[in-house]
Amino acid sequence: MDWFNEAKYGLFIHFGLYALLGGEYEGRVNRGNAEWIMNDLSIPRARYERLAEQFAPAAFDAEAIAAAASDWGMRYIVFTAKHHEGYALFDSKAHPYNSVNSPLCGRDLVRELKEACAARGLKLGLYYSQAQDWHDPDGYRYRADNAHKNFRRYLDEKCFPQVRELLSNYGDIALLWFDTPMDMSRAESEELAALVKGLQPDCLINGRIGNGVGDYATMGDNFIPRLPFPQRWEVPATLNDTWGYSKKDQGWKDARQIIRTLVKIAARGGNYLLNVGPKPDGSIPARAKEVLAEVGRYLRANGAAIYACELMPTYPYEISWGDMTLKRGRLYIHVYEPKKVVELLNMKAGLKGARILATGEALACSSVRSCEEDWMLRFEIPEHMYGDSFYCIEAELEEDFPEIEPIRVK
Ligand code: FHN
Repeated sequence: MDWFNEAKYGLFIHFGLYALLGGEYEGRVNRGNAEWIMNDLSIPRARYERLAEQFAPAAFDAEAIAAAASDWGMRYIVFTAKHHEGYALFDSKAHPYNSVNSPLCGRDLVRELKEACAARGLKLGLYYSQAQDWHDPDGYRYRADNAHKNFRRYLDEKCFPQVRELLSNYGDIALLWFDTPMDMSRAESEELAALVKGLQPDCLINGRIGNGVGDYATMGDNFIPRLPFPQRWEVPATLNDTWGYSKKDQGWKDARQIIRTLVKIAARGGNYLLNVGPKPDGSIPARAKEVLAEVGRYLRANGAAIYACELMPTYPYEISWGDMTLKRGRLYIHVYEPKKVVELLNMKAGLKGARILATGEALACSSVRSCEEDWMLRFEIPEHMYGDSFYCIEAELEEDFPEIEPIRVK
Protein backbone atom coordinates (compact mmCIF):
# COMPACT_ATOMS: atom_id res chain seq x y z
CA MET A 1 0.00 0.00 0.00
CA ASP A 2 3.04 2.28 -0.18
CA TRP A 3 1.77 4.53 -2.94
CA PHE A 4 -1.54 4.95 -1.13
CA ASN A 5 0.09 5.76 2.21
CA GLU A 6 2.27 8.38 0.64
CA ALA A 7 -0.32 9.92 -1.67
CA LYS A 8 -2.50 11.67 0.95
CA TYR A 9 -4.54 13.58 -1.61
CA GLY A 10 -6.65 12.29 -4.50
CA LEU A 11 -9.29 13.53 -6.90
CA PHE A 12 -12.70 11.88 -6.86
CA ILE A 13 -14.79 12.39 -9.99
CA HIS A 14 -18.53 11.72 -9.95
CA PHE A 15 -19.78 11.72 -13.52
CA GLY A 16 -22.78 10.03 -15.06
CA LEU A 17 -26.18 10.67 -16.61
CA TYR A 18 -27.27 12.53 -13.47
CA ALA A 19 -24.97 15.39 -14.55
CA LEU A 20 -27.47 16.17 -17.32
CA LEU A 21 -30.14 16.91 -14.74
CA GLY A 22 -27.90 18.89 -12.39
CA GLY A 23 -30.16 18.13 -9.43
CA GLU A 24 -33.48 19.14 -11.06
CA TYR A 25 -36.09 17.14 -12.90
CA GLU A 26 -39.26 18.54 -14.47
CA GLY A 27 -39.16 21.59 -12.23
CA ARG A 28 -38.51 19.58 -9.07
CA VAL A 29 -35.28 20.16 -7.18
CA ASN A 30 -33.64 17.18 -5.52
CA ARG A 31 -32.80 17.94 -1.89
CA GLY A 32 -30.36 15.08 -1.58
CA ASN A 33 -27.17 14.46 -3.47
CA ALA A 34 -27.50 15.36 -7.15
CA GLU A 35 -26.42 11.88 -8.32
CA TRP A 36 -29.28 10.36 -6.34
CA ILE A 37 -31.95 12.12 -8.39
CA MET A 38 -33.25 8.99 -10.12
CA ASN A 39 -33.90 7.35 -6.78
CA ASP A 40 -34.97 10.38 -4.76
CA LEU A 41 -37.46 11.77 -7.27
CA SER A 42 -38.58 8.25 -8.28
CA ILE A 43 -37.85 8.84 -11.95
CA PRO A 44 -39.06 5.74 -13.79
CA ARG A 45 -36.28 3.70 -15.30
CA ALA A 46 -37.63 4.06 -18.87
CA ARG A 47 -37.66 7.86 -18.55
CA TYR A 48 -34.25 8.09 -16.92
CA GLU A 49 -32.75 5.80 -19.54
CA ARG A 50 -33.50 8.41 -22.19
CA LEU A 51 -30.74 10.55 -20.73
CA ALA A 52 -28.31 8.08 -22.27
CA GLU A 53 -29.52 9.29 -25.68
CA GLN A 54 -28.57 12.87 -24.74
CA PHE A 55 -25.25 12.12 -23.06
CA ALA A 56 -22.72 14.19 -25.05
CA PRO A 57 -19.66 14.99 -22.91
CA ALA A 58 -17.82 16.87 -25.66
CA ALA A 59 -15.78 18.84 -23.09
CA PHE A 60 -14.71 15.78 -21.11
CA ASP A 61 -10.98 16.04 -21.69
CA ALA A 62 -9.15 13.27 -19.87
CA GLU A 63 -5.73 14.74 -20.59
CA ALA A 64 -6.75 18.12 -19.22
CA ILE A 65 -8.23 16.44 -16.13
CA ALA A 66 -5.07 14.43 -15.46
CA ALA A 67 -2.88 17.49 -16.05
CA ALA A 68 -5.05 19.54 -13.70
CA ALA A 69 -5.07 16.85 -11.00
CA SER A 70 -1.25 16.75 -11.03
CA ASP A 71 -1.10 20.51 -10.97
CA TRP A 72 -3.51 20.54 -8.04
CA GLY A 73 -1.13 18.24 -6.14
CA MET A 74 -3.32 15.17 -6.29
CA ARG A 75 -1.56 11.83 -6.56
CA TYR A 76 -4.46 9.66 -7.72
CA ILE A 77 -7.85 9.85 -9.33
CA VAL A 78 -10.93 7.77 -8.58
CA PHE A 79 -13.49 7.88 -11.37
CA THR A 80 -17.07 6.61 -11.34
CA ALA A 81 -17.02 3.73 -13.82
CA LYS A 82 -20.58 2.98 -12.72
CA HIS A 83 -22.56 4.76 -10.03
CA HIS A 84 -25.85 3.66 -8.46
CA GLU A 85 -27.79 4.76 -11.59
CA GLY A 86 -26.33 1.70 -13.35
CA TYR A 87 -24.92 3.48 -16.42
CA ALA A 88 -21.31 2.59 -17.20
CA LEU A 89 -18.75 5.04 -18.54
CA PHE A 90 -16.75 2.32 -20.26
CA ASP A 91 -17.01 -0.15 -23.09
CA SER A 92 -18.91 -2.99 -21.49
CA LYS A 93 -19.81 -6.09 -23.43
CA ALA A 94 -21.45 -7.39 -20.27
CA HIS A 95 -24.16 -4.74 -20.35
CA PRO A 96 -25.21 -2.36 -23.14
CA TYR A 97 -26.16 0.56 -20.86
CA ASN A 98 -22.89 2.42 -21.30
CA SER A 99 -21.25 5.50 -22.77
CA VAL A 100 -19.92 3.72 -25.86
CA ASN A 101 -23.48 2.89 -26.87
CA SER A 102 -24.77 6.41 -26.28
CA PRO A 103 -25.10 7.85 -29.78
CA LEU A 104 -23.85 11.35 -28.96
CA CYS A 105 -20.96 10.04 -26.89
CA GLY A 106 -19.62 6.78 -28.33
CA ARG A 107 -16.59 6.99 -26.05
CA ASP A 108 -14.93 4.86 -23.39
CA LEU A 109 -14.20 7.47 -20.73
CA VAL A 110 -12.42 4.99 -18.46
CA ARG A 111 -9.95 4.19 -21.23
CA GLU A 112 -9.36 7.87 -21.96
CA LEU A 113 -8.72 8.63 -18.32
CA LYS A 114 -6.52 5.58 -17.81
CA GLU A 115 -4.30 6.60 -20.73
CA ALA A 116 -4.12 10.21 -19.55
CA CYS A 117 -3.28 9.18 -15.98
CA ALA A 118 -0.60 6.75 -17.15
CA ALA A 119 1.02 9.53 -19.19
CA ARG A 120 1.16 11.74 -16.07
CA GLY A 121 2.27 9.09 -13.60
CA LEU A 122 -1.04 9.30 -11.75
CA LYS A 123 -2.69 6.25 -10.25
CA LEU A 124 -6.21 5.54 -11.46
CA GLY A 125 -8.85 4.01 -9.24
CA LEU A 126 -12.34 3.12 -10.40
CA TYR A 127 -15.54 3.57 -8.45
CA TYR A 128 -18.01 0.76 -8.99
CA SER A 129 -21.37 0.60 -7.25
CA GLN A 130 -21.45 -3.12 -6.58
CA ALA A 131 -24.73 -3.47 -4.72
CA GLN A 132 -26.96 -0.57 -5.62
CA ASP A 133 -27.97 -0.54 -9.26
CA TRP A 134 -31.23 1.26 -9.90
CA HIS A 135 -31.30 0.27 -13.57
CA ASP A 136 -30.97 -3.44 -13.05
CA PRO A 137 -34.21 -4.95 -11.72
CA ASP A 138 -32.20 -7.11 -9.35
CA GLY A 139 -29.78 -4.45 -8.13
CA TYR A 140 -30.38 -3.10 -4.64
CA ARG A 141 -32.07 0.20 -3.92
CA TYR A 142 -31.70 2.06 -0.66
CA ARG A 143 -34.91 2.24 1.42
CA ALA A 144 -36.74 -0.11 -0.94
CA ASP A 145 -38.00 -3.62 -0.59
CA ASN A 146 -35.08 -5.63 -1.93
CA ALA A 147 -36.23 -8.93 -0.46
CA HIS A 148 -37.86 -10.24 -3.65
CA LYS A 149 -34.83 -9.46 -5.83
CA ASN A 150 -32.54 -12.01 -7.35
CA PHE A 151 -29.39 -10.22 -6.29
CA ARG A 152 -27.32 -13.26 -7.24
CA ARG A 153 -28.43 -12.89 -10.84
CA TYR A 154 -27.40 -9.24 -10.82
CA LEU A 155 -24.00 -10.16 -9.39
CA ASP A 156 -23.43 -12.92 -11.94
CA GLU A 157 -24.75 -11.10 -14.97
CA LYS A 158 -23.73 -7.52 -14.41
CA CYS A 159 -21.54 -6.72 -11.42
CA PHE A 160 -18.94 -9.49 -11.61
CA PRO A 161 -18.63 -9.40 -15.43
CA GLN A 162 -18.20 -5.63 -15.41
CA VAL A 163 -15.63 -5.72 -12.63
CA ARG A 164 -13.83 -8.41 -14.65
CA GLU A 165 -13.87 -6.12 -17.70
CA LEU A 166 -12.49 -3.20 -15.72
CA LEU A 167 -9.62 -5.30 -14.45
CA SER A 168 -8.91 -7.08 -17.76
CA ASN A 169 -9.14 -4.37 -20.39
CA TYR A 170 -7.38 -1.31 -19.01
CA GLY A 171 -4.01 -2.42 -17.70
CA ASP A 172 -3.15 -1.80 -14.06
CA ILE A 173 -5.94 -0.36 -11.99
CA ALA A 174 -4.60 1.00 -8.72
CA LEU A 175 -7.79 0.80 -6.73
CA LEU A 176 -11.36 -0.42 -6.93
CA TRP A 177 -13.60 1.86 -4.95
CA PHE A 178 -16.79 0.08 -3.97
CA ASP A 179 -19.69 1.78 -2.24
CA THR A 180 -22.87 1.16 -0.22
CA PRO A 181 -22.61 -2.63 0.19
CA MET A 182 -26.06 -2.65 1.86
CA ASP A 183 -27.20 -6.23 2.43
CA MET A 184 -24.26 -7.97 0.77
CA SER A 185 -23.26 -11.03 2.72
CA ARG A 186 -19.72 -11.61 3.87
CA ALA A 187 -19.44 -14.42 1.31
CA GLU A 188 -20.48 -12.05 -1.49
CA SER A 189 -17.98 -9.37 -0.43
CA GLU A 190 -15.27 -12.02 -0.21
CA GLU A 191 -16.17 -13.40 -3.62
CA LEU A 192 -15.92 -9.93 -5.13
CA ALA A 193 -12.59 -9.30 -3.39
CA ALA A 194 -11.27 -12.63 -4.66
CA LEU A 195 -12.31 -11.69 -8.19
CA VAL A 196 -10.38 -8.42 -7.92
CA LYS A 197 -7.25 -9.92 -6.38
CA GLY A 198 -7.35 -12.90 -8.75
CA LEU A 199 -7.14 -10.54 -11.72
CA GLN A 200 -4.91 -7.85 -10.22
CA PRO A 201 -3.32 -8.76 -6.88
CA ASP A 202 -1.93 -5.23 -6.44
CA CYS A 203 -5.27 -3.51 -6.95
CA LEU A 204 -6.38 -2.04 -3.64
CA ILE A 205 -9.95 -2.41 -2.43
CA ASN A 206 -11.57 0.23 -0.28
CA GLY A 207 -13.51 -0.55 2.88
CA ARG A 208 -16.92 -0.14 1.33
CA ILE A 209 -16.73 -3.51 -0.36
CA GLY A 210 -18.38 -4.40 2.94
CA ASN A 211 -17.96 -6.93 5.71
CA GLY A 212 -14.45 -5.80 6.60
CA VAL A 213 -12.76 -7.43 3.61
CA GLY A 214 -11.26 -4.25 2.06
CA ASP A 215 -7.61 -3.24 2.26
CA TYR A 216 -8.22 -0.01 4.13
CA ALA A 217 -10.93 1.83 6.01
CA THR A 218 -13.24 4.24 4.23
CA MET A 219 -14.61 6.89 6.57
CA GLY A 220 -18.14 8.22 6.29
CA ASP A 221 -18.53 10.92 3.65
CA ASN A 222 -16.94 14.12 4.96
CA PHE A 223 -16.32 12.53 8.38
CA ILE A 224 -12.75 13.01 9.62
CA PRO A 225 -11.58 11.18 12.73
CA ARG A 226 -11.03 13.64 15.56
CA LEU A 227 -7.91 11.82 16.74
CA PRO A 228 -5.01 10.13 15.00
CA PHE A 229 -6.42 6.94 13.53
CA PRO A 230 -3.71 4.28 13.42
CA GLN A 231 -4.96 2.31 10.41
CA ARG A 232 -4.83 2.94 6.71
CA TRP A 233 -7.81 5.12 5.90
CA GLU A 234 -9.32 7.56 3.46
CA VAL A 235 -12.12 10.06 3.67
CA PRO A 236 -14.22 10.81 0.61
CA ALA A 237 -15.26 14.45 0.72
CA THR A 238 -17.16 17.05 -1.26
CA LEU A 239 -15.87 20.40 -2.46
CA ASN A 240 -19.40 21.81 -2.36
CA ASP A 241 -22.31 19.86 -0.84
CA THR A 242 -22.91 17.14 -3.37
CA TRP A 243 -20.98 14.67 -5.53
CA GLY A 244 -22.63 14.75 -8.93
CA TYR A 245 -22.99 18.11 -10.69
CA SER A 246 -25.70 20.35 -9.26
CA LYS A 247 -26.88 23.61 -10.84
CA LYS A 248 -28.01 24.98 -7.50
CA ASP A 249 -25.16 23.99 -5.19
CA GLN A 250 -22.77 26.91 -4.84
CA GLY A 251 -21.60 25.93 -1.35
CA TRP A 252 -17.96 25.74 -2.39
CA LYS A 253 -15.37 25.43 0.33
CA ASP A 254 -12.46 27.80 -0.13
CA ALA A 255 -8.83 26.87 -0.62
CA ARG A 256 -7.87 27.63 2.96
CA GLN A 257 -10.55 25.31 4.32
CA ILE A 258 -9.33 22.59 2.00
CA ILE A 259 -5.68 23.10 3.03
CA ARG A 260 -6.57 22.97 6.73
CA THR A 261 -8.61 19.84 6.18
CA LEU A 262 -5.84 18.20 4.17
CA VAL A 263 -3.28 18.94 6.88
CA LYS A 264 -5.63 17.55 9.54
CA ILE A 265 -6.21 14.37 7.55
CA ALA A 266 -2.51 13.87 6.78
CA ALA A 267 -1.65 14.40 10.46
CA ARG A 268 -4.24 11.86 11.57
CA GLY A 269 -2.93 9.25 9.16
CA GLY A 270 -5.46 9.40 6.34
CA ASN A 271 -5.96 10.28 2.69
CA TYR A 272 -8.25 13.03 1.42
CA LEU A 273 -10.26 12.01 -1.64
CA LEU A 274 -11.78 15.28 -2.75
CA ASN A 275 -14.58 15.31 -5.27
CA VAL A 276 -15.55 17.26 -8.34
CA GLY A 277 -18.75 16.70 -10.32
CA PRO A 278 -18.28 17.57 -14.00
CA LYS A 279 -21.05 19.45 -15.82
CA PRO A 280 -23.18 17.71 -18.46
CA ASP A 281 -20.59 18.47 -21.16
CA GLY A 282 -17.86 16.90 -19.00
CA SER A 283 -16.15 20.16 -18.03
CA ILE A 284 -15.23 20.82 -14.40
CA PRO A 285 -17.06 23.78 -12.82
CA ALA A 286 -14.93 26.93 -12.89
CA ARG A 287 -15.11 27.58 -9.13
CA ALA A 288 -13.89 24.06 -8.37
CA LYS A 289 -10.91 24.62 -10.63
CA GLU A 290 -10.04 27.93 -8.97
CA VAL A 291 -10.14 26.50 -5.46
CA LEU A 292 -8.15 23.40 -6.37
CA ALA A 293 -5.54 25.41 -8.23
CA GLU A 294 -4.97 27.53 -5.13
CA VAL A 295 -4.57 24.43 -2.98
CA GLY A 296 -2.15 23.14 -5.60
CA ARG A 297 -0.02 26.25 -5.21
CA TYR A 298 0.23 25.64 -1.45
CA LEU A 299 1.20 22.04 -2.10
CA ARG A 300 3.85 22.90 -4.64
CA ALA A 301 5.61 24.95 -1.98
CA ASN A 302 4.72 22.82 1.05
CA GLY A 303 4.13 19.31 -0.28
CA ALA A 304 7.02 17.92 1.79
CA ALA A 305 4.86 18.60 4.84
CA ILE A 306 1.98 16.51 3.49
CA TYR A 307 3.02 13.63 1.25
CA ALA A 308 4.33 10.54 3.04
CA CYS A 309 3.66 12.00 6.48
CA GLU A 310 3.50 9.70 9.48
CA LEU A 311 0.83 9.66 12.13
CA MET A 312 1.13 12.76 14.31
CA PRO A 313 0.65 11.80 17.98
CA THR A 314 -2.06 13.72 19.79
CA TYR A 315 -0.83 17.11 20.93
CA PRO A 316 -2.65 17.93 24.16
CA TYR A 317 -3.59 21.51 23.28
CA GLU A 318 -6.04 22.99 20.84
CA ILE A 319 -4.05 25.35 18.61
CA SER A 320 -6.41 27.55 16.68
CA TRP A 321 -3.61 29.23 14.74
CA GLY A 322 -2.19 26.16 13.06
CA ASP A 323 -1.55 22.45 12.91
CA MET A 324 1.32 19.97 12.75
CA THR A 325 2.42 17.12 10.55
CA LEU A 326 5.35 14.80 11.09
CA LYS A 327 7.96 12.75 9.32
CA ARG A 328 10.87 10.87 10.80
CA GLY A 329 13.30 13.61 11.93
CA ARG A 330 11.06 16.46 10.74
CA LEU A 331 8.23 18.36 12.38
CA TYR A 332 6.11 20.59 10.17
CA ILE A 333 4.21 23.45 11.74
CA HIS A 334 1.51 24.89 9.51
CA VAL A 335 0.82 28.47 10.50
CA TYR A 336 -2.60 29.84 9.52
CA GLU A 337 -2.57 33.19 11.32
CA PRO A 338 -0.08 36.07 11.50
CA LYS A 339 2.45 35.43 14.27
CA LYS A 340 5.70 36.90 15.51
CA VAL A 341 6.75 33.84 17.41
CA VAL A 342 5.49 30.27 17.29
CA GLU A 343 5.58 28.33 20.54
CA LEU A 344 4.70 24.72 21.18
CA LEU A 345 4.28 24.07 24.86
CA ASN A 346 5.02 20.64 26.31
CA MET A 347 7.01 19.63 23.29
CA LYS A 348 10.62 18.59 23.58
CA ALA A 349 13.14 17.85 20.85
CA GLY A 350 16.71 18.51 19.89
CA LEU A 351 16.55 21.04 17.08
CA LYS A 352 19.12 20.90 14.32
CA GLY A 353 17.51 23.90 12.68
CA ALA A 354 14.30 25.35 11.30
CA ARG A 355 13.26 27.07 8.11
CA ILE A 356 10.29 28.40 6.22
CA LEU A 357 9.54 25.40 4.06
CA ALA A 358 8.52 27.31 0.94
CA THR A 359 11.57 29.58 0.79
CA GLY A 360 14.24 27.85 2.85
CA GLU A 361 14.69 30.97 4.99
CA ALA A 362 16.32 29.94 8.27
CA LEU A 363 14.53 30.70 11.54
CA ALA A 364 15.96 31.20 14.99
CA CYS A 365 14.68 28.29 17.03
CA SER A 366 15.16 26.78 20.45
CA SER A 367 14.04 23.97 22.65
CA VAL A 368 13.69 25.68 26.02
CA ARG A 369 12.07 25.35 29.38
CA SER A 370 9.30 27.82 30.02
CA CYS A 371 9.41 29.84 33.25
CA GLU A 372 7.00 27.25 34.63
CA GLU A 373 9.44 24.46 33.86
CA ASP A 374 7.59 22.95 30.89
CA TRP A 375 9.50 22.13 27.75
CA MET A 376 8.70 24.24 24.76
CA LEU A 377 9.76 24.57 21.13
CA ARG A 378 10.13 28.16 20.01
CA PHE A 379 10.49 29.60 16.52
CA GLU A 380 11.03 33.25 15.72
CA ILE A 381 9.29 34.52 12.63
CA PRO A 382 11.28 37.05 10.61
CA GLU A 383 9.88 40.54 10.73
CA HIS A 384 9.02 40.70 7.05
CA MET A 385 6.62 37.76 7.62
CA TYR A 386 4.75 39.13 10.64
CA GLY A 387 1.60 39.71 8.62
CA ASP A 388 1.75 36.44 6.68
CA SER A 389 -0.44 33.40 7.09
CA PHE A 390 -0.66 29.97 5.50
CA TYR A 391 2.98 29.02 5.47
CA CYS A 392 4.81 26.11 6.98
CA ILE A 393 7.86 25.82 9.28
CA GLU A 394 10.07 22.80 8.86
CA ALA A 395 11.93 21.89 12.05
CA GLU A 396 14.76 19.42 11.68
CA LEU A 397 15.01 17.18 14.74
CA GLU A 398 17.91 15.35 16.30
CA GLU A 399 15.58 12.50 17.22
CA ASP A 400 13.13 10.66 14.95
CA PHE A 401 10.12 12.12 16.73
CA PRO A 402 9.56 14.91 19.25
CA GLU A 403 8.57 14.09 22.78
CA ILE A 404 5.15 15.35 23.71
CA GLU A 405 4.73 15.85 27.44
CA PRO A 406 1.30 15.54 29.03
CA ILE A 407 -0.23 18.70 30.45
CA ARG A 408 1.17 19.24 33.92
CA VAL A 409 -1.30 20.66 36.39
CA LYS A 410 0.38 23.21 38.62
O1 FHN B 1 -24.38 7.09 -2.28
C1 FHN B 1 -23.06 7.43 -2.51
C2 FHN B 1 -22.91 8.86 -2.93
O2 FHN B 1 -23.65 9.11 -4.08
C3 FHN B 1 -21.43 9.12 -3.20
O3 FHN B 1 -20.98 8.30 -4.24
C4 FHN B 1 -20.64 8.83 -1.95
C5 FHN B 1 -19.15 9.01 -2.07
O4 FHN B 1 -18.52 8.52 -0.95
N1 FHN B 1 -20.85 7.45 -1.52
C6 FHN B 1 -22.24 7.08 -1.30
C7 FHN B 1 -22.75 7.53 -0.01
O5 FHN B 1 -21.88 7.29 1.02
